Amino acid sequence: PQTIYLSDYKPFGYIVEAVELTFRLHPTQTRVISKIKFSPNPDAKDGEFFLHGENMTLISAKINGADISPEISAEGLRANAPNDPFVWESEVEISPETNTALEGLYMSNGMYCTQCEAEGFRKITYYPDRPDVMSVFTVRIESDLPVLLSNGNPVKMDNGVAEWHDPWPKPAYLFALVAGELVNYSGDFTTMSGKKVDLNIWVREADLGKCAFGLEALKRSMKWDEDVYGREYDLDVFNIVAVDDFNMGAMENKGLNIFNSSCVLASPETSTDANFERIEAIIAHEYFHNWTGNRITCRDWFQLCLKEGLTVFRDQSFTGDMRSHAVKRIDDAIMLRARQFREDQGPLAHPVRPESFVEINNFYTVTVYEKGAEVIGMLKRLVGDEAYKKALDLYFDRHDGEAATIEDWIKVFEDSTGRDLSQFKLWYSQAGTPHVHVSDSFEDGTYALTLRQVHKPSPGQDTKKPMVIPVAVGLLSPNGDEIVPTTVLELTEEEQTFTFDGLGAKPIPSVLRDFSAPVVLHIDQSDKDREFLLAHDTDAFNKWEAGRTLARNTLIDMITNNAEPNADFLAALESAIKDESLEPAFRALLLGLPSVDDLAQTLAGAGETPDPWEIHAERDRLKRAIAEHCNDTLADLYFAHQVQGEYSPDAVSSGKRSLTNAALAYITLVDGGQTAQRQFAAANNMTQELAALSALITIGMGEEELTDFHHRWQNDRLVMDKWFSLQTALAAPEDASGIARRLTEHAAFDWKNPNRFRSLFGGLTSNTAGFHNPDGSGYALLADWLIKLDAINPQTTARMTTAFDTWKRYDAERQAQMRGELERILGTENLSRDTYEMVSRMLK
Ligand code: HT7
Ligand code: ZN
Repeated sequence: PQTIYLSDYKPFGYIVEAVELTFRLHPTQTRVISKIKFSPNPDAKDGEFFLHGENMTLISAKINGADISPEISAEGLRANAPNDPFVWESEVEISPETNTALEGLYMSNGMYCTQCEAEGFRKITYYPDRPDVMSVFTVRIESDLPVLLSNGNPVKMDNGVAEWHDPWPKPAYLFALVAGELVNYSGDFTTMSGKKVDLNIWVREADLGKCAFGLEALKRSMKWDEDVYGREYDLDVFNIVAVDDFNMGAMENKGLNIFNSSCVLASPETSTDANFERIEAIIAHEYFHNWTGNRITCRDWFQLCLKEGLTVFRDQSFTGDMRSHAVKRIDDAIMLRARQFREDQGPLAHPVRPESFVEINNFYTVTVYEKGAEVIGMLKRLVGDEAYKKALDLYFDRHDGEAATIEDWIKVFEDSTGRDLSQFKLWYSQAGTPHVHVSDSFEDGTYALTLRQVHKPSPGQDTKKPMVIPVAVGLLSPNGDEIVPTTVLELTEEEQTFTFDGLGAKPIPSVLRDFSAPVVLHIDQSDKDREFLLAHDTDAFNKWEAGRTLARNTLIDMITNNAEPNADFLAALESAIKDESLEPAFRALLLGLPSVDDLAQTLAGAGETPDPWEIHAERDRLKRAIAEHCNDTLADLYFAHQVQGEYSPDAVSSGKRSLTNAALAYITLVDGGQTAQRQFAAANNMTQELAALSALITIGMGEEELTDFHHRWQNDRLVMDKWFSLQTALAAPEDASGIARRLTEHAAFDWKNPNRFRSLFGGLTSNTAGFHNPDGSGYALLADWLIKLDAINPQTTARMTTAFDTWKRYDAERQAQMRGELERILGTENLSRDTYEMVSRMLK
């Protein structure tokens, strides 16, 4: 397969002035008729006329009304085009029903829908399918189906025909079309300049009762973008459609967002608090793309982080504003460390802006998205809130309607602040997680902090330059007062010392407050200092971090030295969770332990060979010790924070539920499951029900409850996804692959549906000990199914191969088994380009 390089970028030879598309919908013989006005691009050197196009039959092609016979290949067509403005007309035939890859125009439960990012439009018609080609689209849809939607504003709705016009120039990846037997849950929003926008969530009739939360979340997002970024919506309508078969979470098509139904449909009975929060965040994310992604798009796919990093940063700020900044920051850091640091540590590590790819779908990664968001957060921290706002205003003014680059983005900050950001730009090009080592000294009232940055090699990058790392620091006096409030130290050299004068005693430092940079911090602090920070730090993130480090340290000691659980840690944890001045959601986070994978990552980073089974066993031992030590406190918390009355997914109520459910998980370890059984029986919402069921499964009980759950929810696809994932995610290590195998034989295991496939196998691979069964059964089962799925859905398959990306961490036997499975996948006949690229990168 061909590798594409950032350095090879060339503008397209033609400008697309306007696009008119007609769709005659048919499950296997859809006709797509296009009329496109092209004119030569004065900025392009090369006037070659190549249009992308795959998996379609060309019926006719004309230039300026005259039939032509273009040269056709598997990737597209080439024709001789005039050096003056001309009109291109074509008619093609495509087959949505047999399109199982879910890219381009496909069918899901009798409904037509599209997914064009990144390169799906080329499966719909011949077109220059690249993000820097932007144009105005008019779309006509002919079908007997009652609801016919596309981008922009509706122009005409007659029986069997709909016409849509999108006045905003857009790249083809933002094109969308939906047709089906749908109903709408509607509302409206009046924008800051007084324009009324019609809002709709389109679903199947049975799902109408699950739309209210999504619509309110959309209104909150629209308001927030006006208030915080000054961005107003720009069409008469905003449509969202829920689709059951979808490769990812959702898609920001202009005026017609398409959502995986799991990311928009919610009800108290069927969705957990976590589902509600995620739905709110994804609705916000897709909506925010209207400015950061759609009005200003990317010049090429290497610039993906320009829209994704910024939009994730914006949705994270939104969730912080809607809920709790501290809790959101901790949640994001946990996720970043679990997934992005893992990616950075392994064979798939790549820069936030990659420099080459084979299949762009493989670069919708946690590095591009989440580390991309961290980079924006660091930039904001370095320039300050006011300057950030000024820079963003300039960005929107300067680049509205354009396809921009990271250089453009950085330049906006340089021009508005006068700062030289060339060193900062390394965050976009250097892969890997930086390590920051901290040492300190105190003499004559002067406290000195020495910071040293270390960069490990990553694929294709053996040596790296020092980066700009904002390290937020606060100092506490031994009596617990904050003597130096949060100050951002700018680490720009390999090693730098920062001093603080006039101190009466050696302070206790609180370093990397608010997780001010995505780095691994090495600081030699005693357990006593960490207990002190857990009790006194004014920075919520570092307060939590102190507890987490104590937990990690005791676990590592238990794993490597067979030590007993650290009694001081147990006492410090108990007093922290009792502290009623701390919000319940924060205390729930304090009760969470580092995951098995997190501990394996820590051990591997320290040069040890982790054994997931041993880690799992020691983690269980610590959980039991916490349950026994904090028995009374946990029971008090459980009963004192029960939420009474009607269910509401708001931050305060869900925070209380996360605390009581965290307590329940521990209580269940020592009470034989009776509290969980009671909660399961009495639950009137999915959060309570699922937490109780999870607690029971974890102790090897819950069989009856699982059957009952299945019986009640067998007709709800989204709840049944939970039923599948729960069983594989929580199974005991020795049982997990067997349970997963049995579940693949269950009548409801619809493997062609990405949500169902991900539920079962995502559950299994999240169960680190279960997946890494030393007999290799977890690996073999996953590989069998990935090979099967690849033949119909390469994108989802390729993403799920990442379960193997840690293979080099483990012992020789596990390594050999995983390598064997990767080689077996690679040797599969007709393997997709997507999966080929991922597996070969992992084997390198
Ligand atoms: N911009 C979108 C990314 C995307 C996608 C979404 C659904 C299915 C396939 C997809 N390929 C790429 C989603 C987002 O970041 O908002
Ligand atoms: Zn996005």
